[in-house]
Amino acid sequence: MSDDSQEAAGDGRERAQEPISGGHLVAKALKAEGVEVVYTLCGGHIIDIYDGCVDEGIDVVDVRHEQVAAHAADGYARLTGRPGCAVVTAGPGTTDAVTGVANAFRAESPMLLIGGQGAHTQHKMGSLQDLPHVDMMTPITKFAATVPDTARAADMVSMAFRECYHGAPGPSFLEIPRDVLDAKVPREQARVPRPGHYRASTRQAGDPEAVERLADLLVHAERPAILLGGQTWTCRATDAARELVRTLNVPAYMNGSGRGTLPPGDPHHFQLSRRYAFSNADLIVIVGTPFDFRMGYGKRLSPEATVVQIDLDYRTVGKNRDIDLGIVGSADLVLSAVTQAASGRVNGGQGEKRKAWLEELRTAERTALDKRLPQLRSDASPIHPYRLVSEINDFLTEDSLYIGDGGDIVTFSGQVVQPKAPGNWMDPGPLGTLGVGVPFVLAAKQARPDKEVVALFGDGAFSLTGWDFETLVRFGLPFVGIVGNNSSMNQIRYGQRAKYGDARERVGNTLGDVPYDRFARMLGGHGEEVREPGEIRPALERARESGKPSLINVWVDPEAYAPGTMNQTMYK
Ligand SMILES: Cc1ncc(C[n+]2csc(CCOP(=O)(O)OP(=O)(O)O)c2C)c(N)n1
Ligand SMILES: [Mg+2]
Repeated sequence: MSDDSQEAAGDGRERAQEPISGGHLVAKALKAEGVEVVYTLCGGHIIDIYDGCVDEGIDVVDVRHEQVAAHAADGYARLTGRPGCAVVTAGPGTTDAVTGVANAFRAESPMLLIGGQGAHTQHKMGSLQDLPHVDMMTPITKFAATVPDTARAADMVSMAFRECYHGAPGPSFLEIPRDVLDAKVPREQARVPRPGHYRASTRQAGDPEAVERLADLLVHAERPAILLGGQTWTCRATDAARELVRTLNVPAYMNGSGRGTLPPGDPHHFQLSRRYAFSNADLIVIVGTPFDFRMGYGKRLSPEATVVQIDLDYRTVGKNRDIDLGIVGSADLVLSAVTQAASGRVNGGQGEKRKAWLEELRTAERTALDKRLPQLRSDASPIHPYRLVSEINDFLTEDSLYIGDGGDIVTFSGQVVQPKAPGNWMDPGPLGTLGVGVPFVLAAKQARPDKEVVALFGDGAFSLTGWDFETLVRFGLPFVGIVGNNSSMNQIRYGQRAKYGDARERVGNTLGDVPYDRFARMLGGHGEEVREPGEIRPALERARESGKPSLINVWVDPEAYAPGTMNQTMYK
């Protein structure tokens, strides 16, 4: 990577003396990074970026709330492996986007938020929409800065992208004062970094000695288990993970965007027996997911097990609990190296004890499923949420990308919906942000037009960003949407009931009986209402056939709660 190209003003083919504005420089840097679309809600502070995007052939996708723009940029990054970008105006435009940036921060998603700012010449004078954006963004980004000078605009965009990929990826923020953005400078004064020449790959192979040790552990373990977390997808480690679990015969569990790494039905794909496996394993390998609340902070692993953690971020390895071996590195490179190191001595994986262990887990898996089967097939009316999510699971194909946005209803789906291929699962991530659904649909339909998108919303979650259903109509982006409607914020209601009793369970969590199907039709989409379980599948099929953005409003039983909701540690 050569950083000595700063003298190269522009791409050389354009006239060096021709002045260029900050917004056009920003667009050039976005183009250099491969950004094809910016998500935005307009404001006078940022329009010069739009004008630059026109020149560079970057699509400007305008939404109805800046939170949506930021979530869409996050979603776009997750799906393409390239950074996503949102552009918002100063003040309330930027504060509206904070939640989206925060979500990307916790989800390790490399997006760039560009915010407007009052003119430098009016610094701290009380200009329209002036706020200390950089101070606000610093704790939730990997990099937050002001562009101080027009000539630096493209250079700083590239700097922000470079920072997005330091360690585990994450968001960056740049604010650009209005006068800096609108001013023009001679092209030769501005560094416009050349594509592929301003940042290096940050993939790391891991300490070779640690890799050898892990290979050894896996060969000799009798009861190993591996958890393939979100970084398995971030690092595009699907092939490496599949090769490892198959060659070394290791049962695999998946979480977050790691879901789908192995397809359902694969002999190494396990889901419902995770707790049993982690309580009884002699070796547990955690790949690319922290010991956070989703993992009980690492407390639920067998005290006898040897615990290995692989992560992009050194700060995650060994955090919250002791480990026996830690490897900082990229899942793709590390897992390939481990398989390689173990090759030629994989007999342990084929031994009788290992075989018995996999059978034991398969039995636990079947027992858990059998226990749930009556609810999955329930004909009850009102519809049991398990029946709804089971119908959705059956409806998904290899090409269906599933998005979950809600409380209890999405907790139900987490146990039942199995994406059939990698990259086909999106959830907010550890920030647990309601409202990611519609923006993720927007990003998914643009980043992966080849995919069918199926999104399940809670009625509460949908309401937060639902107006951008209109954006999906406006841009002609069909998807199959389902609202699991219980007229409540039910996940919270459960906690209130458990804590304060039946008489006080309905405070601050009750929504109206909103017909979301009619909302969809009002905005130009397809909408249907479902009250009986047998109507779910035909309605899903019709939504698929409609070729429009759709919402099927499914009335579900508000008295049914997901086990995951009832077991939440925050109520204990
Ligand atoms: C932005 C945001 N606000 C509030 C919460 C807290 N919260 C978690 S689940 C939940 C209820 C969601 O209701 P709904 O989407 O209808 O799903 P349900 O639990 O009813 O199935 C709430 C409010 C959150 N996670 N995110
Ligand atoms: Mg609800």
